[in-house]
Amino acid sequence: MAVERTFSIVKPDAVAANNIGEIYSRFENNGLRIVAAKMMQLTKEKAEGFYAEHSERGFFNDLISFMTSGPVMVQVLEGEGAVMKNRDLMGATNPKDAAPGTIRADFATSIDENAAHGSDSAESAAREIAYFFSDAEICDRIR
Ligand code: RTP
Ligand code: MG
Repeated sequence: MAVERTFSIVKPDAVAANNIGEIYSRFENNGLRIVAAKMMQLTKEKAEGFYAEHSERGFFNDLISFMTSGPVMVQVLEGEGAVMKNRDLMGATNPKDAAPGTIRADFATSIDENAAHGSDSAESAAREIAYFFSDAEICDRIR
């Protein structure tokens, strides 16, 4: 399988619950390397742009309120099959449906506050990485 990159967010609920390190460990223990990362407070505009594909959905305003409710960690993960691997590690969108041992099963409380985001395709990953990081901020020289 090819080495690829995906984009990930540790959402405000998981940052507030002090679970950044636990979630990073899931990545590192499963063959994903953090090649860029920063903590930030999303503005309403930044969050709305990120989730633009959901702008017509009934949950959009709640989603934006939640994503701007506190700081997030944003990161680029690199590894073999990184996009699907990260989705597998996160588990289903609704933690009630997430398999035992997944990030959302272990750290999320509801479908609205579900601990993590991960790109859903290679195309989304490329767009989302570029939305948060410049090329110079991605440190794939670390080997
Ligand atoms: P994400 O984009 O955050 O990684 O999550 P996802 O692909 O698993 O789910 P997606 O369909 O893209 O939805 C984005 C986020 O919107 C919230 N959501 N709420 N109340 C609802 O029915 C509902 N559906 C989605 C979740 O926080 C979800 O992660
Ligand atoms: Mg999604």
